[in-house]
Amino acid sequence: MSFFKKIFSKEKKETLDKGLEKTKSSFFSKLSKAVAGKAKVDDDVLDNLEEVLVSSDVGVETTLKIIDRIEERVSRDKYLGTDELNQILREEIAGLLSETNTGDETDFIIPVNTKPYVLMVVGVNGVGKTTTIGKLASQFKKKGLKVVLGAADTFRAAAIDQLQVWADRTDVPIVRQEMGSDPASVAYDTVQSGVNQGADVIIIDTAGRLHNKVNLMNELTKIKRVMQKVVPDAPHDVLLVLDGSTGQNAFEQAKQFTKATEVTSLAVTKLDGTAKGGVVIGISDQFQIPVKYIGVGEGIDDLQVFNKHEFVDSFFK
Ligand SMILES: Nc1nc2c(ncn2[C@@H]2O[C@H](COP(=O)(O)OP(=O)(O)O)[C@@H](O)[C@H]2O)c(=O)[nH]1
Ligand SMILES: [Mg+2]
Repeated sequence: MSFFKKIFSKEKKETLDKGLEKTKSSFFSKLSKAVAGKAKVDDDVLDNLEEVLVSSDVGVETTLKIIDRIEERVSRDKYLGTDELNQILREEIAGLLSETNTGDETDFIIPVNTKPYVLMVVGVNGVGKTTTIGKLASQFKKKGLKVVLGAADTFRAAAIDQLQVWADRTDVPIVRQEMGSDPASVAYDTVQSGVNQGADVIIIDTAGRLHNKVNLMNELTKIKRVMQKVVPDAPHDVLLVLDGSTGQNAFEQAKQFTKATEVTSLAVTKLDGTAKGGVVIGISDQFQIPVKYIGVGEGIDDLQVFNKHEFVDSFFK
């Protein structure tokens, strides 16, 4: 299989291991309590395991799938020991994720024949959109790609300034207007400017005010429409950013946003410093939208391309 051929960089693995530390320690301490005093996997252990998975934010549906699979194994092998549970869980979670088309990439890439590649970033305030854009700009730039940023979150002056900080930090051009200006107008200018500059990647930051879904929907539709005047098939990717530390709330936001606009990929941020890293397993299993990136810290290099094999590997190490 292809993933055996891929070599994961040592630094990437270390960052991921560190980012998942809290999730792991919480998960495995719950797991050891769940099997305490039990030599074999029986109904009690399965019930406890279900609780462990749900309370680790894997999500109810995905948890039930995992439990079903383990039940099947138990019915085949009545004397399945609890000491094997780790390995079994690992296999079943890996198997589950393998059925989704998410998490196969190992590197930051964009399609070769799409220039400029227009990426529109959406999500509610505070989830990490601007930070993710800054990190992406840095990664794409490292690949020698020309990046242009657009500050179409015009509702807060701080939002524009923050993108400016990332533009300066990554030495990437930014297109901005005053606070309160029309986001679609900023998006249009950015795409136009990107085309003029021969940009490879154009990344548009947006405001996500979920409390007014109709407005949000209209606004995102308008942004898309004006960009298409310049690049007819833009945006090539609509990336929804979700804050992993909010657990089930991230699932809810994904549901809401996919109703408001067509989302083509997901980024799950703030997996460091939270015990809710299980959301990534649930989200990759449940949404028909690939999880492309995970945020594992505030630093410029703390964004990773989500790879399910690396993730499971790091989790069960
Ligand atoms: N620990 C951690 N913090 C993050 C991550 N991504 C973003 N943040 C922080 O989350 C806060 C909000 O991020 P921001 O990019 O402004 O969110 P936006 O409102 O969606 O644009 C900032 O303090 C970021 O530093 C991450 O992966 N890990
Ligand atoms: Mg922002």
